[in-house]
Amino acid sequence: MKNIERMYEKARECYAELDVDTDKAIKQLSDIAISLHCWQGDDVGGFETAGAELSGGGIQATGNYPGKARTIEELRGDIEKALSLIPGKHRLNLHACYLDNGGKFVDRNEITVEHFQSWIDWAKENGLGMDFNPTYFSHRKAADGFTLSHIDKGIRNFWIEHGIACRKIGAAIGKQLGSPAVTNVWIPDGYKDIPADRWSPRKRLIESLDKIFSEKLNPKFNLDAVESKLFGIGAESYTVGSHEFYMGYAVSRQKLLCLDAGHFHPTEVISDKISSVLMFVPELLLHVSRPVRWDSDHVVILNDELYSIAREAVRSGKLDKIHIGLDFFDASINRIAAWVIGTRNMIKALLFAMLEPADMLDKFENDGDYTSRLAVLEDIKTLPFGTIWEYYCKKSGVPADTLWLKEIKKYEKNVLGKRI
Ligand code: RNT
Ligand code: ZN
Repeated sequence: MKNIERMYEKARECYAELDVDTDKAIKQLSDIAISLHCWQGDDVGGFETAGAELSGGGIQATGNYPGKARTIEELRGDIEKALSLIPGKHRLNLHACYLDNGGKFVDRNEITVEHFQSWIDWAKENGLGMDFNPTYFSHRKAADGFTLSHIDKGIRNFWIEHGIACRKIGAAIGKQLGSPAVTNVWIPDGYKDIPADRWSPRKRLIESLDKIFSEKLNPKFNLDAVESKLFGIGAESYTVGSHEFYMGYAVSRQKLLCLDAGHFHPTEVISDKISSVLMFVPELLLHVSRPVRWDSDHVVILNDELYSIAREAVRSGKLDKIHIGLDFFDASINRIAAWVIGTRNMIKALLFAMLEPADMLDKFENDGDYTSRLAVLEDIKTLPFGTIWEYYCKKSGVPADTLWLKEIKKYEKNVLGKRI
């Protein structure tokens, strides 16, 4: 037996003493797909025009690390590299501004599935599912900070058309790949300073959304999600699509609600919201991110909140109704490493949650034995979790911790270093 297998046997016994089945956890974990966000690879630039546009809409990647993907081919190569270092089978989360327009500008309201066919083909070749997002930023019709709630009917209609086009694309993606695409609507609309009228933009947003969603699409192909936000750069005082707004919207329309970890007050966590909102909406989309002091979209690390998000998702018993997407963008470090670090951490946190002695903890809780509950929750932190994780990486054919970085360094030298 090889060393890691021997170590795994021992670790398995440790967990078995707590009635935790590590083989079962590994099997369950391998069925979970994380939706990898395309926008980490090029600082939310996209391929709409020659020469990437500034992101705008309050989204900002900071940093100047060399080697960012400049073309669709480069971005695909980078994603393939990242995926080769991440255990499991995953999904690609694509924004509409990453269209393949063959070098000819196509405006947002005119996009169709043909502009994404090369992505779908590529996803199929790589065994990936796909999710989709209309892009309501980085555009002259979004320059004044309003889109679907804009006071101008013409601008509103333009963005409604974009939303309608994107849902159709989502459904086409889902149909071709045999797995529903989650099409997530996030808009930047809001005011920098104190509004006189908080009501009218929200009324207009309801109307616009209802128009976008008016055609019923088969949920086997497309699932609609809406994402709230607390504030953005330049929209500090008022965000039209606040949490309460979208919570109400999603509940009343039975849409998916997207919870982004960076879109709440700094001490507010999304982990505690999962069991509340999933009582009222059919499914959830998570945008797992790491806010540092504000909605900064740092690379996801293995911190308390990540453990909690994973635990709540696993504990829900509804992993099939919780779509896990990542949403961070750091341009100050190797962008592919950023993907790998964040995604491996998400998967690690899920594995940790699956290895929790859930029945035992429930029993302590129900017996009122909170001492034992706390003691066990603390003690499991130092069980041989690393061994189970290493075994899972090995089984999945990807490098163990510390080893994957060598691959990134090689790629940086041979591929990224040549992008000047
Ligand atoms: C912005 C939202 C949104 C974006 C992506 C690029 O604050 O989090 O999800 O990050 O659509
Ligand atoms: Zn988000």
